[in-house]
Amino acid sequence: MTVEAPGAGALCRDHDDVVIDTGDDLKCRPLHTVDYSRCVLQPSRRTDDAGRVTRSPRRWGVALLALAPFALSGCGLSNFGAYPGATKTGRSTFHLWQGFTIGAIVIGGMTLALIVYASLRYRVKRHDADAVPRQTQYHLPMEITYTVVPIIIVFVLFAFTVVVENEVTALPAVAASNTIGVEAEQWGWTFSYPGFTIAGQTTSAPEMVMPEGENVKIVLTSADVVHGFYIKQFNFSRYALPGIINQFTFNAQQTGTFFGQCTQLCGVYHSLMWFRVKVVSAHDYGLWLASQQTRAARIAASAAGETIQEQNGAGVPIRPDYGGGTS
Ligand SMILES: [Cu+2]
Repeated sequence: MTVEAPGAGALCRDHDDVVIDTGDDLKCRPLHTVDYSRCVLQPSRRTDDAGRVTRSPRRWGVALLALAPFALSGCGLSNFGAYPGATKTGRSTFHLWQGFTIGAIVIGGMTLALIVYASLRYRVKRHDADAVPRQTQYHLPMEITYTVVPIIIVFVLFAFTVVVENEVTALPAVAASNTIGVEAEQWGWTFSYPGFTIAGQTTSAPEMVMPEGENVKIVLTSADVVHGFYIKQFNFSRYALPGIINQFTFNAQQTGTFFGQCTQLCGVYHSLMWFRVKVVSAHDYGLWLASQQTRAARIAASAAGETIQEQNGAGVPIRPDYGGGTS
């Protein structure tokens, strides 16, 4: 048990009292009641010029430590950990995310400030532990405010979400040359263009090429199980479902190569089910498309030629396979 000198600031109402530290609590007692045979007399607590007890600097350290995770979590303040978006809809999604995050910070900050204020303002005083703060009820303006304000907030968030969702799911008319079929399979991707396809599995990471600044329609499905078509820098993900066609439109706003991957656990090599999206200028896309179509036509002609030669070389007519029967 320790005893502090008389007048130890605001802890005691009567400045002739002393503060007794019992080890578990601080108590104010008249000086003449203290049994000094069991006490140690301390010089005084840390007080300011007015005689009030000041807080230990250690408390500021604890407060800074509590704030540290927010500063050290690694999220950039400008993008709040999201991608800025490489497509029109990706950027709209990003701006929606920014707005939601700023709204959450403002509302969360106000809520936290009110909680902290109420906790400090109406906390139990040591010398007055049984006191009950003034009770307030049936405060109609306040009740209406805290009912109406959250409803308005939800409606505002809902309205912005609907606008962006409608933009993301819109299906404007698109030229056939800008329509790409995407089929997911265990464990790879096939991209179908007019006249040819590009396919690749696991580590070969097939590449989907598309033009910059033009609407590109994606027709997505799956050959076997449920997959996820996700391009992180487009801020876009969609299920690839067997027997279901999902359609959506991209309009890339910058050239470059972007990383894509399957986001649904679809089997043993799911983690290797990558692909790339290469955005090139519209002019380069036209050249690439034409060259791939020419190449595909040459391969098809060559394959057909080989088949004819085989048939001729065998000298025996081969019955065409019409399927569905043996005779
Ligand atoms: Cu998959």
